[in-house]
Amino acid sequence: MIAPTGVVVMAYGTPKGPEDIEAYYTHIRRGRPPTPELLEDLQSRYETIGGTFPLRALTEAQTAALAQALGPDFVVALGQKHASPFIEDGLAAVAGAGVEYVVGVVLAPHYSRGSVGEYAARLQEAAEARGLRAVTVTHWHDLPEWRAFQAAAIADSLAGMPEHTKVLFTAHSLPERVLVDDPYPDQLHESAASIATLAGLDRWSGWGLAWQSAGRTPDPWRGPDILAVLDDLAGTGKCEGAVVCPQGFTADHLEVVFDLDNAAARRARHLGLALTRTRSLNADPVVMAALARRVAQTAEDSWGRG
Ligand code: FEC
Repeated sequence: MIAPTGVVVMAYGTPKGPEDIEAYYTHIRRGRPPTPELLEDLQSRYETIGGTFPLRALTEAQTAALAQALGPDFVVALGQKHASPFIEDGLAAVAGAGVEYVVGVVLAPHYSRGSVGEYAARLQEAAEARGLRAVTVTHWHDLPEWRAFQAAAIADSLAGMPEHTKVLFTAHSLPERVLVDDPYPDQLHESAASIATLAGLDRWSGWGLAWQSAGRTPDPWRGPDILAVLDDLAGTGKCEGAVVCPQGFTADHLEVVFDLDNAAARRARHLGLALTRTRSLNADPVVMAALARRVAQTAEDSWGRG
């Protein structure tokens, strides 16, 4: 009997509860505890979204949907970057099921060395330590099903918005030093242009790109930030509203529910702009099935097993 192929579904991770925020933040900061001011700021953002941590259940639902779509030839485990179960725990779980080959897939559609690259390196190291072979899906923003989901979500969000509404595609900002010779900005532009075409948006006035959720560190992060773009749009005197499509994220988590639904919405109200954002992918079954096929194809291409 052929051993199943292991799949580690990798995601950012969220605190277990309010008491875990400091340890989580310390992990994100690579072991450096946050200052009391930084910690308080993060605690208050979680409080503003109701003291909830929706990413955990959504990540688990995405993992379950992928496992179901992959079927019995695959053993699937969750491995997170900043919370338990960690990537190394996910690898240990599939290793325990007797697999020799492991495919990693990150719940983020675009590749950057500073995001997907870090997940992939940790999985590779953990696999090598156990003598297993691992490969990680580098990106999946090119999946037609994902692009169609985003285009349909934009069309739904535009209904009911004022005539002069601009669609803004956002993704997590990264420090400029990480983006030297990095494919992330080009991938984000390419997927946004393709989704905009599918949604029938006008090239020059109908859509644009913005960044969000830049870290609280002194080094320069890629911009323009969504809040600055909203300021500029209002300043033209010609724009009445914006639809934000957070294409770089896959779930309703802090960076979407606080940074967009709260902070960006507040800025838009202040500027007199209407603002809404497209629904998140979460565990959409059509896209999860397409992503599962990409995982199986990666196993087939890498080792001739699907
Ligand atoms: O809902 C939640 O509890 C977690 C939401 C969450 C997601 C997420 C995704 C990405 N991040 C990326 C890069 C960075 C870099 C730093 C950084 C810092 C934070 C902090 C929180 C946080 N991130 Fe995050 N990120 C989420 C949450 N992120 C909280 C710490 C406080 C703050 O700055 O807001 C800076 C690290 C440092 O200090 O050195 C860099 C990228 C993604 C999208 C790809 C992915 O999901 O992996 C890139 C979700």
